[in-house]
Amino acid sequence: MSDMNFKIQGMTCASCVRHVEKALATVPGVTGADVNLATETATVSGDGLNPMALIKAVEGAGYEAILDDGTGSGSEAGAPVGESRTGACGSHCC
Ligand SMILES: [Cu+2]
Repeated sequence: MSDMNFKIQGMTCASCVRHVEKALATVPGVTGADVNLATETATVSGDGLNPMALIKAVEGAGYEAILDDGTGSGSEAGAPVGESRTGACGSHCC
């Protein structure tokens, strides 16, 4: 059992979070998906997880996922948290 972390792009509200969580949960081997809107991250737990399948699932839901393997490259330091985007979801959501 292991966790996998992703950066998720394109989420703008709580419904987006649900969509991403749902999409991740449909991937074989996934036992849990924890998506955080404020930090735009997702933690997926499960067995024999395939990162490409997870990314595909998120993309299929209309969002973008980037594998965060924890190497801490930190290229996105200072990413805005929350306030920059409120409401106004894309047509895929609210
Ligand atoms: Cu939304």
